[in-house]
Amino acid sequence: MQVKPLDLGTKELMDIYYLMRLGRAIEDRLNLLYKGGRLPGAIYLGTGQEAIEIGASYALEQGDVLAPTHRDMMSQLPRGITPREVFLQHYARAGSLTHGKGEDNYQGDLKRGTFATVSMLPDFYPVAAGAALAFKLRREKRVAMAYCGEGSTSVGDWHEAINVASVLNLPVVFVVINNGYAYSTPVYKEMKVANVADRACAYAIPGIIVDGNDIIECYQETKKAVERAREGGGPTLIEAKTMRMRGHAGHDPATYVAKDIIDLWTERDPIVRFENYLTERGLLNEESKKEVVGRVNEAVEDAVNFAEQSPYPEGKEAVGDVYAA
Ligand SMILES: Cc1ncc(C[n+]2csc(CCOP(=O)(O)OP(=O)(O)O)c2C)c(N)n1
Repeated sequence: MQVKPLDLGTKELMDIYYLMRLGRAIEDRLNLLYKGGRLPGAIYLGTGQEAIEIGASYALEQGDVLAPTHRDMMSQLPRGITPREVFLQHYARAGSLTHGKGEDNYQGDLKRGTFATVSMLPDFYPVAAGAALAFKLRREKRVAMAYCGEGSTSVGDWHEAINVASVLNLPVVFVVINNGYAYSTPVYKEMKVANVADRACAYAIPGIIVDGNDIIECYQETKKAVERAREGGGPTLIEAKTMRMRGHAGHDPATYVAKDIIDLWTERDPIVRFENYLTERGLLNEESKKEVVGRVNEAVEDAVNFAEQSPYPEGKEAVGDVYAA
């Protein structure tokens, strides 16, 4: 199926621009709060990954499901997670999606089709395959999408999930965000294949490489994969080449990454590239950019204040939602 660049209208393109700016602004503020000792837990930021984080999940429809990891808060923005929910989660307040448990990005909402993230990687690859199997058995035209980093592809569960999805021809899209590092380990020490997508041939499914800093390409290729899955064409593996622009977590200054590499990827900033795309098409100018940035800043300010003034959970809530111990 051919998806044209502008199956996205002006409204959707500007919506995407708002979400990219919002994701960046939320993460910048989280970084500042963390460094100031204001957050009780860790932070895992996807700064620089906005194009694939938002572009891939934007291709999902209502009724589809998303399984993100520790770094993928931004993937939840197109699914309707709000800035207030993000900050409530990071402040571990009672009103958060996990009722004050789990901290940082370990949140999700089944009503909006997003599984709450778990730490073990990539445990949501098998879960996404399972959801896709349920859709197939019930003859529902729904699609599951799972995210993970390239480091997670070394774990056995990753291969098992893709194998079973391939053998059973399940409606699932596997997104691998290849951001150059798994903690401090560079890709060349993680695998011998040149591309994660090369592994797809072992499971006889399409393996697609996208420029992970180009949101139009990320969206288009994912959209094709989502529609192929929905029409019974089975799973796709999408590898997005990008860069983790901050450390693994807030405590990590990533001194093991050469400055040249950061400089190179700074020039490929996905937000600047999308701004150029919009400007060239007459959809963005200084005034409309200012308006979007203003709305984003207001939303972040409101969310931080709201979270800071929100109560912590009561002690008795510690055992709520616990199914086994
Ligand atoms: C099974 C398992 N082993 C180890 C860890 C510890 N861990 C958390 S994140 C991480 C690095 C993951 O790298 P990658 O999959 O490339 O994702 P990225 O953090 O780069 O987004 C590791 C080793 C874990 N969460 N789960």
